[in-house]
Amino acid sequence: MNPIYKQTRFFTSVFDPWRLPVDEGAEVAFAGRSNAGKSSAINALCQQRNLAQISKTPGRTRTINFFVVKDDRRLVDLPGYGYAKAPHEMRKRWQSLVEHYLRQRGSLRGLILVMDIRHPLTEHDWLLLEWGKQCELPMHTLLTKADKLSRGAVAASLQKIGGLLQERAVDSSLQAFSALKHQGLKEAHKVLDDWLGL
Ligand SMILES: Nc1nc2c(ncn2[C@@H]2O[C@H](COP(=O)(O)OP(=O)(O)O)[C@@H](O)[C@H]2O)c(=O)[nH]1
Ligand SMILES: [Mg+2]
Repeated sequence: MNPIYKQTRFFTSVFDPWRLPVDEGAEVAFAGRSNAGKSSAINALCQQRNLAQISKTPGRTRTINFFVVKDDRRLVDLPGYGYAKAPHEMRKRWQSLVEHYLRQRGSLRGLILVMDIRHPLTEHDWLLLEWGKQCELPMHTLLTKADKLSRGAVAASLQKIGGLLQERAVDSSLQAFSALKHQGLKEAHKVLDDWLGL
């Protein structure tokens, strides 16, 4: 495993679209619904406990959080979508911030879609996948919390989800992952290394 990820540091939190950091180098963004396990995945991949904040209350992260792996290579924790209890105003704000980011970010090299393996492919997940397909943005999907299922069930859901993506001609690689058990780190690091040019 590339030891570089262990040196990842928090860089900045952004709430307003016009405050995004300089758009240079290479970035990989983690997207997915609230509570899917995005922040936990970033922590596990960087072998740190509290790099990205894990919240007990879903929908807490309203900012885009940037982490520097090395120089101008960054990981980005996007605020989770689909949090039903968030007030309308908040959801609109989420949408405009994330949409703005995704549309205009030149340094964005790929999108990691994080889905709870027990609740995959929500309506929002599909929107994101279809959007990524349209812009030809490389995508990789982590089916996380794989520790919650048996090995057989994990294999079955990998196959099923892979089939559904294929049906819609969505080109995303796919893997099982567990932040809790540190499962799937090697596979995910390979994708990050490639996209970030590390
Ligand atoms: N069992 C298990 N729980 C996880 C895993 N990843 C995240 N969680 C839990 O899921 C909840 C949401 O995680 P978080 O990373 O904050 O999700 P985010 O909202 O997508 O950033 C927390 O209670 C985590 O401890 C995992 O791989 N396995
Ligand atoms: Mg989070």
